[in-house]
Amino acid sequence: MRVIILLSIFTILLYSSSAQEGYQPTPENLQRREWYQDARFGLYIHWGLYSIMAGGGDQGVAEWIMNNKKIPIKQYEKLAGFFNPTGFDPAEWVTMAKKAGMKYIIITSKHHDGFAMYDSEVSGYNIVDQTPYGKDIIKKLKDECDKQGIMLAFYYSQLDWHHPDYYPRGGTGQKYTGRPESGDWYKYLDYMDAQLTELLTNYGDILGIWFDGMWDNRGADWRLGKTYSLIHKLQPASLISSNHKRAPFPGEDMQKFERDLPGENTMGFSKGQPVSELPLEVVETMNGSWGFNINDQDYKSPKQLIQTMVKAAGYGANFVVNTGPMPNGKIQPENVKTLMEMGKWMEKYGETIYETRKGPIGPKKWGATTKKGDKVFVHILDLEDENLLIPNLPEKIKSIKFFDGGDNVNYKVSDYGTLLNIPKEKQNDINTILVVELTK
Ligand code: JFZ
Repeated sequence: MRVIILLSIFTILLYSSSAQEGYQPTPENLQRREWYQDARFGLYIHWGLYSIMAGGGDQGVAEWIMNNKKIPIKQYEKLAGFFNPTGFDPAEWVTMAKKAGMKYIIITSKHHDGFAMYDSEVSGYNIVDQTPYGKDIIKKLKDECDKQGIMLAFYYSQLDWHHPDYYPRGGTGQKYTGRPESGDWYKYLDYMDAQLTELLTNYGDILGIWFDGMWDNRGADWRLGKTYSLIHKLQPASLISSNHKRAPFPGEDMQKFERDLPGENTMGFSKGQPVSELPLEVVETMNGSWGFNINDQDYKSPKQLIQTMVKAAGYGANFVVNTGPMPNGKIQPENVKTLMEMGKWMEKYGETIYETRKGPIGPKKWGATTKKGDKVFVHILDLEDENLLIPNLPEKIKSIKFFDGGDNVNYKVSDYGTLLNIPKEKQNDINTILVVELTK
């Protein structure tokens, strides 16, 4: 018996010592979580040396091209010499995000290829030192975000295919990179902490750090406790999230779901990932790639993306749409078009998404509900007939109206649920929204 107790304590210690044990978020951090949840809609940007390769003609390959095509470091480094995005205009990007209705942007500060897209003192492998462009695009983007009142977060890859001390290697970035089969893991972690320190001291107030890549080396000691405390010390409000696909570790402030809604696993990335009480985020690509892929035309329609956003909101999750800018610094025109259409929708219906929390009825095949104050928004995304039976709401209904036009909805409350009558002519192709007012 005693052995079992000792063993389980040992296991708990082992597990929790791998993150920021006993983490208590500061009031600023809790406030930021509220801001973040109110924001509901953001833009992901995957931009790096890989953008020049434009996917190399393969579907689904973009920011992974170095690894998938086994390009040795010595050759991949040459790309830096071609990176000259003369068309990059941060004002254009931020204006576009705002017009789309987005409240924050996440940009790749360093992806798996190890190249810093900002002015890093601790690594010569960065945009300022290595490219003809020679300017810190992260700084330019941050200044513009501050100017236009939109928040900026940094994606940071813990996995690194370039740094020699990322050793022992994980599942990717192996022999083909040409690195010696040796290295000092903790030196690499020191380097990562130093880069994070730069990102959190040189760019003002940062929404948070979006980590990714731990899954490459699951057995490794990632020293998360040290890294997470450092971040929370440098910027107590900043949110930490990680793409490790498990329940959040102590020290993390939110939970991310990749190309899937919380609790779903259609992509096979989220197997058994439990849904936590932390702020949630669903991230989605506009085609099948994160980075720019010239041969990936598999674009999702604005309707598809809006419906996913609505369902995400029904789960209480933020929705983030990704774009992979082109090597010249411009956003793909197809993406701009889609984002502008989403923006038009948000302008009209944003009230039912922004500042809401998940509604009393969890997402269903027919749609989802969101809630704000004493209003519940019923989002009907898929209705074959003119009647819909929904579970009864926990509070008494004062009125139900169509969001479009404001007419009353005919409904009947019964023991079996609330039956709603939605005549065909009142149905909206993307989302028929009902506004339910509850009495206190
Ligand atoms: C990761 C990156 O590898 C990818 O390039 C992109 O940046 C995306 C946002 O994040 O992709 C992942 C991460 C985790 C899993 C799958 C893809 N996973 O755990 O299955």
